[in-house]
Amino acid sequence: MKKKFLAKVLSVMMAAALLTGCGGGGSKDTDTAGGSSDVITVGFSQVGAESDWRTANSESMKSTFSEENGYKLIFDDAQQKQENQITAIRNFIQQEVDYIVLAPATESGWDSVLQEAKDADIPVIIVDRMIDVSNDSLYTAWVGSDFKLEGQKACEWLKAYAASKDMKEINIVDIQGTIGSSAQIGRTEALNEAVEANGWNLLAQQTGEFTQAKGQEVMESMLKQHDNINVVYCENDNEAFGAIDAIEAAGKKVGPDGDILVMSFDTTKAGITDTLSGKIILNTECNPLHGPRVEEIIKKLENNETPDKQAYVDEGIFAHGADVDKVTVNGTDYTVTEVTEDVINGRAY
Ligand code: GZL
Repeated sequence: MKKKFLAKVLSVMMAAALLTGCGGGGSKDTDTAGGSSDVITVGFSQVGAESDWRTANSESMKSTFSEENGYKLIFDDAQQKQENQITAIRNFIQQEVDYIVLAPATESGWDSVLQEAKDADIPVIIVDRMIDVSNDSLYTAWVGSDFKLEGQKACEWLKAYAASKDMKEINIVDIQGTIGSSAQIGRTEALNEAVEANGWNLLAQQTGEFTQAKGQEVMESMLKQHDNINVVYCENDNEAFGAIDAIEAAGKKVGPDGDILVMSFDTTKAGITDTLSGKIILNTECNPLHGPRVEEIIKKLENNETPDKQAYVDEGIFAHGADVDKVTVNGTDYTVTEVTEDVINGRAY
């Protein structure tokens, strides 16, 4: 790895200078140009493999930080456990990586291990979800989504759609993401505020842990407790897939002409395909392709430039049908894209 190699080169050059009595420059044989010394080692602590979104995110990181691109990527899958991420970061420090990239499972609990990385002079880049630390000098840069805005866009769409369809009441349940993750915090907060503002009936709220199995289990339970659900707010596509299975197994129909509207986030390939069919009525984008964005930050740091401390990704809204063409959140208009075959074929993931 670059850090260690450079240290060795400097000691060889100093020894050579002492032996030959000449300072600086060094002799030909200490030339450090090219070779594996230029490889940048990146330690990446990934949340897990809980969803299609996460798979696309991991693929983006692996294809960006490849050997042919001049990197050595040490990839660790934490199986959605923060303690595994903390262990991985400590291992990266031991291995003296050049950069640590963290996709944090949850927002809190990072101060101590990030202080250890700072003490080891290893820059930490946060990707996707946010962290809540006492001092933001504990990380160099963050790139990810505005999860509350995602939720606000989705809820504004529901408000407009309900008006266009003259829906008398919204009896909604929320299958939440991993509790304490920024994605869950933001999407849930947006819904809670919209329920309050619009007089919707929030019948139940429970985590589906961003997985299809848990999403199905939670939906089954909610259907047993409430027979008047007409909207399900799934905080990611995999929960939506599970919820749809549960709804159909209960003999109810999803979609614009059915009993229950299913809303989702992520716009993964399978999710946007369900949006084309109407099984998912609205899918708010959460873009997983963070590899190039993280590389841009690393390239800036390699050139001794200062990257933006925080960078938000622009994201769209994708609907079944064209009932609502735009939504407005905090004074900003966002176009709603009707999902067609062409839209699906034109997407990068
Ligand atoms: C959002 C990401 C969430 C996705 C889920 O950026 O953290 O985690 O919405 C994933 O699919 O599991």
